[in-house]
Amino acid sequence: MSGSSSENWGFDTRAIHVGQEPDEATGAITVPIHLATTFVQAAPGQHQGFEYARTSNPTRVALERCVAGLEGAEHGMAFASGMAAEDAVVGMMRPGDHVVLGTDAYGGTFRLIDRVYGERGIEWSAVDLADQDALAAAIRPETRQVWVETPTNPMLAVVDISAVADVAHASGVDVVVDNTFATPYLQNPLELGADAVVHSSTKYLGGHSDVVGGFIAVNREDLAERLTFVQNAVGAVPSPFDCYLLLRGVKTLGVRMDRHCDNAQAVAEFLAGHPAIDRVLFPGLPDHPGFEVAARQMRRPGGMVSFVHAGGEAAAVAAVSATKVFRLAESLGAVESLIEQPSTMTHMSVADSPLAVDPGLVRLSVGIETIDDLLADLEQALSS
Ligand code: P1T
Repeated sequence: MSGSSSENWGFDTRAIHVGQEPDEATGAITVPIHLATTFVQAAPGQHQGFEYARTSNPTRVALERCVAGLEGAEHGMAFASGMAAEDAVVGMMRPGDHVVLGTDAYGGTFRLIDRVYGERGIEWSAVDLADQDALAAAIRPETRQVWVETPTNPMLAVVDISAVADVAHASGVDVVVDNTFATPYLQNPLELGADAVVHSSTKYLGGHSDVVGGFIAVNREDLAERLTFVQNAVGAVPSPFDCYLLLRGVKTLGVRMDRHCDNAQAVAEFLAGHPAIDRVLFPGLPDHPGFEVAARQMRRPGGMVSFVHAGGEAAAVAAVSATKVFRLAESLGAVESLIEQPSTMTHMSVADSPLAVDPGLVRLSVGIETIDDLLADLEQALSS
């Protein structure tokens, strides 16, 4: 039950109020965009909590407190992009260390681990994270992290976070969950045993395709200390205006997600009955292999739907080029619906790797437009 203490507040109340008390100086109800790069000190080291804006900034602190609260985390750190947040976490490893990732992940995550950290002596293995025996077999004495996406990008596979945490923790390995697709409204990985949660806040958290950002949420003090150090030492931080846009977006996360989920369910059911479609990938369909785990660890199955076109690559290209309401573009999670072909767009960098994507695969980020318009658009594009 909700109450007057912020610890008892429901999700939407926390999204609107946590970290966002009225401005003490003016009473302004909206968190100001603090542009100052430096903060005056009465004597060296005597300040009001802020010294230099790369280290900390009041608008950013409001965002960090708010999103950490939504993830049920003690600590939140905002970054300039999802990749910058991922870089801070992967960067905790040393040459000779090893990381396990799923056979399905955002292409940029794979590129970071394979191309950037591969050159620095970090090794990786890709396994089906739904298979706990395969995960246990992939863990070596040098393994430090297991990277989990759930639902995955772009195949929308579901990974049982608690099961992965049990296997990883038995060997002293940390579990990192990229919660971008689910958002804290639908899934809270820290409660399920994850050690760190990362986000591309460019997506649902921002929600309006107008800001690039990243986020890390943790409870463990050792991780918070190291990651806060890296955030300042490397300096891949969001601008105050970016933080304001994210705070503004997060206020409506819950209401947007409910509409994303309603629309995605209707789109998935429509596609499942369509003759041009070979396979629909959506964890809210009862025949999806992750249906039961999703029902257990997510509040709802989310707003992303993928499908394999029965006509293969050429038909997939024709379909993504023919929609009018669904815009052909990379990215996801905003109010407008997007369509894309992962093999040539978001997942180019996984070609010729164990994460390679079927060229007949189409990914939809189902927006919050009127559902009849979305279904009519897909119908005309699939029959053209
Ligand atoms: O783009 P950026 O904010 O740096 O976030 C990277 C990222 C991290 N994790 C996941 C699950 C992601 O989907 C992304 C970015 N993804 C896309 C741009 C995309 O269209 O899939």
